[in-house]
Amino acid sequence: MNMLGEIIDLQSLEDSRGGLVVAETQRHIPFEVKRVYWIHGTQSGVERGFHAHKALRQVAVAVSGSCYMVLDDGIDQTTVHLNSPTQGVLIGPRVWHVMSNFSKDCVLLVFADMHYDELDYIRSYDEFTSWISK
Ligand code: T46
Repeated sequence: MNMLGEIIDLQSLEDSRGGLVVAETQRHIPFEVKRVYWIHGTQSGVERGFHAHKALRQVAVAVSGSCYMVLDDGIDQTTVHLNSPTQGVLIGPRVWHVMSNFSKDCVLLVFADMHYDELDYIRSYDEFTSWISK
């Protein structure tokens, strides 16, 4: 079982031209990546997420700007400030998560180990707490 809010450090290769960050499967991302998506242009004051996944594993990186993510496994809660293109957070299955305080320039890049499947989502907190207690 992964630690709630586990941070994954990525290396930035810097030179006079700027930085280049690498995320390799198994080396940094602890699963085979099947899907990548990114969230951008989130309006100020908007909160996203409010769900858990039954099986999906993900790593989210704010490649530009910043946002906060609250992770909640039904017992413990932790808040992660995603504000660096070289730091990702592992979002395990069975973790309720909410993203907030997006900066205007925030681009949240997410690596996922499964294709999109709405049936993998639990979008009600009551359903989440009863599902994890089974
Ligand atoms: C997550 C957090 C971090 C698709 O059709 N395909 C996709 O691959 C994804 C990710 C979403 N969608 C659809 C489903 C909704 O109709 O795009 C719409 C917006 O998705 P949602 O409301 O779930 O967005 P967020 O920002 O609340 O959550 C997203 C991911 O969906 C979710 O898996 O863990 O980012």
